[in-house]
Amino acid sequence: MGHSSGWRIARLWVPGQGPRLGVCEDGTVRVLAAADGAPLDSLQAVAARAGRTGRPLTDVIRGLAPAEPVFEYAALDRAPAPDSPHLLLPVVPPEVWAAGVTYERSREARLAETTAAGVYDKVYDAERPELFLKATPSRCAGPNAPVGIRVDSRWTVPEPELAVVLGEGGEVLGYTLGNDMSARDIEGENPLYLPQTKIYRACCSIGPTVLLTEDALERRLRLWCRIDRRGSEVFRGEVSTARLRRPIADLVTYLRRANDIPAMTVLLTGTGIVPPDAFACEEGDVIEIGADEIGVLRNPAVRVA
Ligand code: DO4
Ligand code: MG
Repeated sequence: MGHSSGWRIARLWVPGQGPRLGVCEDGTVRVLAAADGAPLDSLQAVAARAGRTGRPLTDVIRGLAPAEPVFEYAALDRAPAPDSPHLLLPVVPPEVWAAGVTYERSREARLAETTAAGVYDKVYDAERPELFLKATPSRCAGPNAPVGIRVDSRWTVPEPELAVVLGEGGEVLGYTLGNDMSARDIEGENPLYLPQTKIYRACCSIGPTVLLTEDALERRLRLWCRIDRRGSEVFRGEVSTARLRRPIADLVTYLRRANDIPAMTVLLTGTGIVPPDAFACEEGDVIEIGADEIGVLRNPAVRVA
């Protein structure tokens, strides 16, 4: 096994066995096992081994035994069902944090929705970024699992974001994609409603894989989003992460100031893709967020009461 630009790690459900960690290669996912053959069920387990030996995660993955079975990635990328192998959240983050107004497009969108002018342009330019607690594991959806639209929101949109998986010391262990579902009408009414805008059942999806790499690629990714309604595309947008206003390391520095974060915390780095103001997500919409290096995170939207 080997990959010059990194390793794409998936977590999958294997009926009769449970969660397993796998490495993606050429359209397949190969389950990983420790050198003694013991199956690995999480990135946490691999990180614990790396922590014990002081080796980078990419090295530890390289040293793992290629195990059976091998799955077709396309066959795993399906709605979760206990009897069929399927993709799971690639990492179960004890906490998900998010940064806001880190792209010019996000600043513009907040100015259009808000009754509290001044708040968003100030934070876009300020030294201190906007950071907020976004989700806990029970509020996170993996690939193909539903994401929520609050029952009391008429204007909810997905926020496609580059996400980083952090180690206990704040080091970036890997890159993934996240959807920061957001109720624009509730936030627009009053910015103090931010927690209700952002945190509710199935408010966040993460995946489909985690890219472990030592390459400095944070400014080189092209993120895209596509939304389908009853089989037709109703929105498509894209952004380069080169437009991110702040280095991810700066976001992490502020996140960790006077604040301990547990290993495997996920940080969403803010959205640079916002649908036009007339667009609101509806139940049944299928939201896809993609980057070539990470894959496509697909989730249907449902109303949550
Ligand atoms: O306060 C607004 C939240 C902004 C946000 O989530 C983003 O820019 O991605
Ligand atoms: Mg966001």
